[in-house]
Amino acid sequence: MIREIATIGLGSNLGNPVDQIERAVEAIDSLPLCRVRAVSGLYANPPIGPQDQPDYVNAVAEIETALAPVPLLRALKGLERAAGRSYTRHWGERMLDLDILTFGHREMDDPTLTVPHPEIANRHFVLAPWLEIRPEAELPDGRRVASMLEAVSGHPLRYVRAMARQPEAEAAAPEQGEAPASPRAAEPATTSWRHS
Ligand code: A4P
Ligand code: MG
Repeated sequence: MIREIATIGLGSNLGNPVDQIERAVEAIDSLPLCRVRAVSGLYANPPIGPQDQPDYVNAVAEIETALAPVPLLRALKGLERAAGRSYTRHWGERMLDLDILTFGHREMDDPTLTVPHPEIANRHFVLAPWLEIRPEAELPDGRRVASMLEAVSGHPLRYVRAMARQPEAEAAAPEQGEAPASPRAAEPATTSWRHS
């Protein structure tokens, strides 16, 4: 069975965002043919898009999956609905948003799915948590997450805390309110965050 590494961006700014994101990581890990390999801490930040909405909490997870990209998107959309998401407006408030940031080294632009996600390079709240779990990460076109992060400035990002359930090797978290001083390495490919 072919397994690929996908990166998922998680966001929420309605209900209890921290709780919803933590539950979503568990739910992704429970999807058929999906396993969470690494998960970042939780980052609070102001909305991009309409400004009359609450601040977001964002995180990034790296998963291993034997699903194809579109079935993975469908499964993630199911989790958004299960979390009570209803459509409001473009870039508007939401209980849970699950975006596929990358899927292996694939580049695709279908009516329902574009990977890599086209907004990655503009989003501090994606790049910082991704760098935290995968310092050497790069897009299929060779752009490095670390370089893209250096190029986005001016968007405030506050590290809230590590996820409640972490792989043991990732237990050392920075103080609340501080962005991690140096990115932490992701778990080895064989370690599941849930079963460690
Ligand atoms: N779609 C295409 N490619 C993808 C992909 N790679 N991952 C399609 C996920 N979905 C993808 O998405 C609309 C459609 O995009 C989906 O049905 C899928 O077929 P949506 O999430 O239902 O609608 P949306 O969120 O209004 O649009 P969009 O363009 O997905 O917005 P984003 O990019 O998700 O941005 N500010 C902060 N601080 N933090 C945030 O997390 N998020 C957004 C939403 C705006 N501002 C934010 C944040
Ligand atoms: Mg989305």
